[in-house]
Amino acid sequence: MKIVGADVIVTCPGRNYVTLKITTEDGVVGYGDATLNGRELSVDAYLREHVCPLLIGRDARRINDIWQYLYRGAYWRGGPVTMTAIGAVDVALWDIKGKALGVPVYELLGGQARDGVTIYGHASGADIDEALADAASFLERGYRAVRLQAKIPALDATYGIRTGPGLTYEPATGDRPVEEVWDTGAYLDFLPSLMAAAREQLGYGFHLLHDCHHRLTPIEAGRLGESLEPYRMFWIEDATPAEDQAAFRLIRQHTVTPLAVGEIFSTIWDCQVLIGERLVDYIRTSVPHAGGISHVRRIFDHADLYGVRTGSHGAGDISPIGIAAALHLDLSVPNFGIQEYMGHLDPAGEVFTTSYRYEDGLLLLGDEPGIGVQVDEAAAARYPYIPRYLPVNRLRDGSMHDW
Ligand code: EZ4
Ligand code: CO
Repeated sequence: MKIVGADVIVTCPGRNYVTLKITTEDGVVGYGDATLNGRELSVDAYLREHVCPLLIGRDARRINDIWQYLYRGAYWRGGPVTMTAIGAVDVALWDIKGKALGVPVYELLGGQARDGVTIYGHASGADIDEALADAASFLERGYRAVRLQAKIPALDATYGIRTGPGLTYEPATGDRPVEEVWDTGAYLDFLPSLMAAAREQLGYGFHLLHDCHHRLTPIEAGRLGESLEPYRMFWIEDATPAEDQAAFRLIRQHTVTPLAVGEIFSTIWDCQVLIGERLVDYIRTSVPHAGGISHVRRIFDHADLYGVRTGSHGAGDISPIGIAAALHLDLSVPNFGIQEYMGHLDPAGEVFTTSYRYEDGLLLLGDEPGIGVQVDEAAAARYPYIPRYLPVNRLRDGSMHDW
């Protein structure tokens, strides 16, 4: 089953997505998500210049060999660009394998361990009332878990807040990074009042999550976690800059609020200490950014050994292909925790047709062979790439601050 084509599709149907398309000699086509938000063209170039030519002539059935060839064979291994590229190849090959055998990928992973994938939605608002109204609308639609963010009153802008009712926020907004002011003190003082209001008005009958976006020091994270204990958070996410695994030892000393981290991790080595020392409760590595289904499955197995559950990244900058790939893994692993899901705004639906569907707080996969996402290349061509960047943060004195 020789690979005869490997092409990259870059498109911006509302936001930028990079898709790898692999074609075999017998005409089977597989797709992988190669989107790396704000660095899209680096993965595009990595694939086109350094990976696609090496795929031609290889046996598409040998996913494990191709993965090892691209990972072990690269002197400059690891990192988000390389691992997103490898992830796209891996998912495209799983898609091909499923289509060639006529089964959905989750069947190849051992079959379903659950009926559907519990997701959490993103609620946010310009103030507490607006954020709670948004959260309530998710609960009315059947969601059992909601991430809650609100604008910090003392700041002009806060990342992760939608721009109006009925909308979802867009992670990347400017053609250069917008500069926002960050104040940790204002944040730590405000957040308990948001979560208190959420529990007071919406009750305790749903999972409540929050994302700190890597902005705190370990002791600040400990203080935040402790201050939120009365509100029984499902997790606080990305409390401190994620590259410092040992920082979580200090956070753990101060709070029983569950911790989640890992959406920016590329490999199992990035979370080896975190998992092995049980320093987190949920690991957020995602299929497209951490080497595909093959590698994230290994991370999840490692996590299972230590009682750490999964909670994969699923923001809108992961394409429908990346989300679908995650769902196959979520459906099959023993230690599934939760899946983030922001959805995709039109006109993304003109380019990507998915077989997964929402029902009563869950995403359900059908029995479409492979990953189950169709790509309309003519539609993709109507939406050329537009440079878009995440904002950056500075303190009030002008210092750059962490994400
Ligand atoms: O900032 O996906 O949990 N979700 C998040 C996202 C990330 C973007 C980065 O590309 O943190 O909003
Ligand atoms: Co996050």
